[in-house]
Amino acid sequence: MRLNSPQINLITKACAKASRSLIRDFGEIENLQVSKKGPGDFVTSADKRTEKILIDELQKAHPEYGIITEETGIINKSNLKNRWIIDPIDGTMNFLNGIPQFAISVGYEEEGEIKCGVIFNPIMNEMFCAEKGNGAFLNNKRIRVSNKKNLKDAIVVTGGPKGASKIREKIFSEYVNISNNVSNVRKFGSAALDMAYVACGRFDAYWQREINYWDIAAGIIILKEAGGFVNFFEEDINFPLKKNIIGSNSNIHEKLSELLNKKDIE
Ligand code: 2AM
Ligand code: CA
Repeated sequence: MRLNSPQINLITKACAKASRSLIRDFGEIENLQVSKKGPGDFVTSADKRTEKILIDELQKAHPEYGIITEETGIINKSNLKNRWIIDPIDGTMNFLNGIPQFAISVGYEEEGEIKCGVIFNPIMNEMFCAEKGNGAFLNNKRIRVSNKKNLKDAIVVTGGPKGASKIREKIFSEYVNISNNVSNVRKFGSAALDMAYVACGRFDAYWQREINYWDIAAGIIILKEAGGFVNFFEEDINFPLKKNIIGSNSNIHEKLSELLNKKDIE
């Protein structure tokens, strides 16, 4: 089966178009490592260029839709009914260092609920997509979360803390706590791909504090449609775009949540 909502078609086309210049930009990174200016400014412009292509493509079809993006902010603020949630390069630090673990992430939200999403790693040519009620796919093949039963056998992926975080110590102690209760923890540098990898069973679970909504919007529907559980903890109503998130297969979700809530588990 294939996904065929108009929104999915629009997003995948926009991603394919944006990825062409992004692939070229990634190829340039190696040359820039040795140039005087360095890759910092270059990445910012690659980010902006990618975002502009995505916005232009999506706006052509629906100029009135709201858009939340990492670089530009919020467009058509009053439209809360239909919104695109865009992260042009998720995994910027990887991109900057020539590591091919980054993705374009685009979600589509209706009345505040994510209805479909696409995460595209253009270097690996892996496109993850899902729409509500129709399952999740990697390059048109159906994907499912892993079937791992015990948290102690799980490979769990996470990210952060960011340099500016005020809760660095808490995040580090959480990392230790989780590490002591699972098989292994990974930090891969792209929240969107972390979630996509849980969706297709490469990882068993993902958690992260202080992550931005645009990093995970598409991941939420992809992971849910792959049979995973997603929930948010310690939400702050003053910062609705900042999230603390747990996503995993259904077997280990409760125990992982308990660990993160610092309750004892056996
Ligand atoms: P980015 O690559 O688009 O910046 C890495 O753990 C993940 O955290 C990436 O998805 C990264 O997105 C995101 N990230 C980067 N800076 C962040 C910040 N200040 N707050 C929250 N998440 C951030
Ligand atoms: Ca991001």
